[in-house]
Amino acid sequence: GLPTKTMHGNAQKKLEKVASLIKEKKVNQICVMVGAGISTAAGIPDFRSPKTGIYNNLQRFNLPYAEAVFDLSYFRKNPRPFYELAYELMPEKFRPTYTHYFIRLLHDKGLLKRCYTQNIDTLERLAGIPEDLLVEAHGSFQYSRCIECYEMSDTEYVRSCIKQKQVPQCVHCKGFVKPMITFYGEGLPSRFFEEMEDDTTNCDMALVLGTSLLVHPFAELPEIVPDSCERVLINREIAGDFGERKNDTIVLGDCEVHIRSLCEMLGWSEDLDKLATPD
Ligand code: CNA
Repeated sequence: GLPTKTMHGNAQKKLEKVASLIKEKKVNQICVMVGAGISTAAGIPDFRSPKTGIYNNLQRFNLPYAEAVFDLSYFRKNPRPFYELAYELMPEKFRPTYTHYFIRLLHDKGLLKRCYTQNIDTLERLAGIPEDLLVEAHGSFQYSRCIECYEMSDTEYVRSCIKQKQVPQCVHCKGFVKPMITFYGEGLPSRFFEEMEDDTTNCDMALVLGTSLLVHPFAELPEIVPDSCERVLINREIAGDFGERKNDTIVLGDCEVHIRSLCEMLGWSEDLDKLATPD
């Protein structure tokens, strides 16, 4: 791998470049693309981090393979592992991170073109990012429906089942109810495909935060932006095709730390703290 010094040494410089692009109004339409790494600071494990990642802690479920927990045919036979996991990912237990509130600040400052998230924890909503600027590319816990007859289920009912570690069932056909989060083999919500072309063509910065960019088609978002678009990655590790364009900005490390430095450079620290402080 790369020597540590080149990887971390000039993070400040790179963030200063990002800050000045914003301050000098060279970028005004930012597409933010995020993954589980922006929620780990909230206490929600990501998938692939060694030791703490969800994939590493699935042994107790006795799954045939790790991804089975998000597999529809497995869910039909045994929805329990998913609901165990759902309990752990339960949105209400968590608060948005600085990174979430930073995205909200981008909106407050009129700079947010769209926020694409792979996360299902709904922390973007909680941070106050308006629904029309948000694309929940893998769905969310917001809506649930029966996997047999597709009847929508009451959100509160599903929530209380998750809290009690029970599997919600359809009031009509008794089929298992599943939150409308995207399982393997399922298509992404149509909104993803409706917005992505215009968003990626017309943004002047793609800001990628806390994702391994291993899940497709989401991972293609930063790949299809034009060469004129600034691409910035803030993540613990390099991801996707970052590094292949000469203008790429890669800031390795903790996004909470880097986002707070960035806010300081922008003079936004007070705004950020105000948003992040519970009333
Ligand atoms: P992933 O594959 O687990 O990758 C997470 C990435 O974030 C890795 O590259 C980590 O190194 C990095 N990372 C972790 N913590 C930090 C941090 N504090 N600062 C900077 N980088 C960090 O997760 P992806 O989102 O890329 O994979 C897509 C899956 C994960 C989606 O389908 C999600 O639904 C799914 N997921 C979502 C949640 C959630 O909603 N919070 C939790 C776990 C998994």
